[in-house]
Amino acid sequence: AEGALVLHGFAADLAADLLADIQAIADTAPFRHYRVPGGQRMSVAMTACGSWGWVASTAGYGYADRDPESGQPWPSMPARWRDLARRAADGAGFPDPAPDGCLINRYGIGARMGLHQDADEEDRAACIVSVSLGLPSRFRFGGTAKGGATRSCRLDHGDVVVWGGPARLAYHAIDPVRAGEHPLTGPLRYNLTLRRARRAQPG
Ligand code: MD6
Ligand code: FE
Repeated sequence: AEGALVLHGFAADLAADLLADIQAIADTAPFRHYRVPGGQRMSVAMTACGSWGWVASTAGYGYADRDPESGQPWPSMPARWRDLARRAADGAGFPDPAPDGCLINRYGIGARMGLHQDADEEDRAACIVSVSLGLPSRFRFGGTAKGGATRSCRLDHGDVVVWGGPARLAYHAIDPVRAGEHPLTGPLRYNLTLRRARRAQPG
């Protein structure tokens, strides 16, 4: 789609390091299944790192500078994640998104992400860099209005999606993850979405 690019295998040689980073982050800020305002629990387990983490509760959702489970700041973002975001954006023709937070999604077999827009960020000019690890998935995306036709593509271990420009507010979803076993993650898929949640401070 215009403004969205898949860089196949872009993060493949970093995957083992990224998975070790995820483990270290989850030791401090464990994966959890948020409840959404409708009351249901999400099938995807989430955690975050960096200055801002996306959170949800029955009261609403958005960015928080602390882990609501512990009241502590999120673990810091590993330098290689920031660097990966810069290199992927550059490869797709976008400026450095200078991510200030990363949402980390973990999918077991059957977990899915419903159709949504990423619209909670203040800085919509920055692209989002998304890294897929472990089991494959089907990424579905449509236009900026809900309910239109969608297209889909497969995301494999090591694939990086750069999502900016006209695609930045497109609706997208992840179909239920199909049963499988990945050599590095077993029956799991991970997705990192590196984003700029808040505008850079002026001056
Ligand atoms: C996922 N990704 O791949 C979910 N959002 O598990 C997203 O929701 C997403 O991949 C914004 C930009 C890129 C993405
Ligand atoms: Fe999204």
